[in-house]
Amino acid sequence: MSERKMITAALPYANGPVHIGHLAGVYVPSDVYARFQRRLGRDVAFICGSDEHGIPITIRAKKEGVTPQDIVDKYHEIIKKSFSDLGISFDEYSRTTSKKHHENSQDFFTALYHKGKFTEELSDQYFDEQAGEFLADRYIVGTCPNCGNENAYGDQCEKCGSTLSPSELINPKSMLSGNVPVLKETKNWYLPLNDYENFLNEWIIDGHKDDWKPNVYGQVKSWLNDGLKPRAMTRDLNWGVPVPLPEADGKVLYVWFDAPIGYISFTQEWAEKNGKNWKDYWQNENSDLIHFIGKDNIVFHCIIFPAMMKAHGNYVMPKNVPAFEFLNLENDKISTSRNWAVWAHEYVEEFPGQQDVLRYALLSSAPETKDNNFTWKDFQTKNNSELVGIFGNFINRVAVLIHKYYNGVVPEGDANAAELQEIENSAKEIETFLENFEFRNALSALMNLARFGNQYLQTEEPWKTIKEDPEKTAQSLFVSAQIAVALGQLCEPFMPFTSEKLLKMFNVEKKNWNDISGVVIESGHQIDEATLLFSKIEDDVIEAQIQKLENTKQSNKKTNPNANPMKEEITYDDFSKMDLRTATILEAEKVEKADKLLKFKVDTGIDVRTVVSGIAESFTPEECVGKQVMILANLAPRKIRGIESQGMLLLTTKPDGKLTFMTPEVKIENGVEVN
Ligand code: B3M
Ligand code: ZN
Repeated sequence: MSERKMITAALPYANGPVHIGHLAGVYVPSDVYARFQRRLGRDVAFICGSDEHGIPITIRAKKEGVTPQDIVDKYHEIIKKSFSDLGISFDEYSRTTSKKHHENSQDFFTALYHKGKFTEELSDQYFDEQAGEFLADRYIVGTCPNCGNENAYGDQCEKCGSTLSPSELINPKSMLSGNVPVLKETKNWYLPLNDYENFLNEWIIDGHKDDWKPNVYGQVKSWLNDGLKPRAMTRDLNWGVPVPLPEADGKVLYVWFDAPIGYISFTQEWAEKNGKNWKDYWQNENSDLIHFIGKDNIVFHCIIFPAMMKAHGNYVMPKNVPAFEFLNLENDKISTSRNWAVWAHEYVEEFPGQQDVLRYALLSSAPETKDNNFTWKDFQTKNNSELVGIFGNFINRVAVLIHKYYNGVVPEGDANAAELQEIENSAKEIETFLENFEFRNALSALMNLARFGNQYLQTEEPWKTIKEDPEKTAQSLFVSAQIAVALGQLCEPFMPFTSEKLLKMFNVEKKNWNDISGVVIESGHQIDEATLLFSKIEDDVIEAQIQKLENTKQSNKKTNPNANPMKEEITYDDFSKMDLRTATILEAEKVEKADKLLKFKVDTGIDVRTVVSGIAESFTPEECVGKQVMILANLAPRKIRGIESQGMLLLTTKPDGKLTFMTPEVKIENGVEVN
């Protein structure tokens, strides 16, 4: 176990905001771990940044009609602010479009190139002659050979889930021009991963069978059992880090080649700013390299990036890669494209000051070994029953009683009280769990100390003993103050905002983890006013969030994204009250001094009446005469600019924004009702 920790968190694609799946699976656990290692007094570099190359960026840019740089500039800032607002304490959060990273990833490529680590291979790639560029797999659509889905992509069919290669697609078409792409020969530089199989088997399969998570170890083992193949580390794309070779014009580094090097580039940026030597963290056997990722990134962090670093030489291999599984939302897969998510930046806005509630809820249902599920009801219960009911309630009772009986001064007490051993046990238990990346167990160990404090208070009943046994009261509140402050110290990795408030309330500083035992607040110490750490979350707040997701679900069913949500449901009786029938416009004229109004004489089959409509910007009076239309005949008459309008003509809006009449498909008599 090294005293130096090089901790990385997967670089989020800057093609959209971060959501609770990202937070639960990568960013909150990695932050807990980094904060904990800092509290142990270790030398920590906690590094991340936006992943700004790759197809997801260019697809979003194309969809929004902007440049990829516009997309990454927008989302890099949103993501960076979300992390900061939620207390994700990166030492450096940079971005892969940074100059430093471009230079560093090109240098890394050049080093491998000059060491002869790449093989140069020719291959036929799809090329769009009209757009004049090669097509990334995702830019080719065609019919899936397995299920016939006509909108399958060159790398995957989203309907049947099969992984495809562009050559398997039937009737492939370019997403750029819609044309049929041609196959064109091109050269790329491949890393022969198969050359690293022995090294990887020795390092991981032999060396990490006991300390790497089964889900990670198992996936690596199956990849190695299947045998590794050379993988292209350059692509024929125009968005990315240019390949630093004269004959590689129009080619960029494969995004999964440059992105992991981002960890190194950003460490270099951080080291330069802080007078550190980046090699102490990446090229020093005394550094523990830990990659926090989601399970879909295992192969890149356990096979490809280690092979790259092995090929380069000097680099340390990851000590652990604690990949998490996925978090679902209300029993459905979180999806950026379907907007099925709780977005970090929206949560911070809608639940101001409650960042730790989300951190706590996500940690307690973290998908550590299997996919898990987030529900708003569970979020409310965790806050109201656990944070308010157990943790906050204990802290508040201790502070209030110390103020009530001792004017806010911690009373005298026996520092050898047996109960204080509970504090040291909890610190040790949490430490063991966190060193093993068991975040849910670590969190429940923390909450068990709060439960212990509540039970202790309930047993000691200082509010009763104050009358007949003041010494017992003093001892019970002395011990309770120790437990309360210990909770403030121990909760910092999990709930940093709460820790700050709690330690401020008890007027004490953060301490090293190993000093959180025995007496953590002295008798005679003056504490500040008691304040509530958490507040109850009411049902209507949760209902609003559930309704928001319901609206998303409805809008996802929409075939027309611009269609407004359906109005409130009505009954058949409601509908039968409306008298909708055919009618014909006999006369039409403009209304004096009213640009938008036309006045009609309308034959409704039951009478001839006047109707006024605000449609003068879409029709001339002449255009309307003789038209058969639909009228809502029993709408109560209304005075419009002094004219009594009896009923309403039915119209809708054309794509150009102009109005158009709803008319029967064929000419029929006036007065025929809709049913
Ligand atoms: N941008 C995240 C993802 O695959 C990817 C991680 C890169 S870490 C070097 O969702
Ligand atoms: Zn398919």
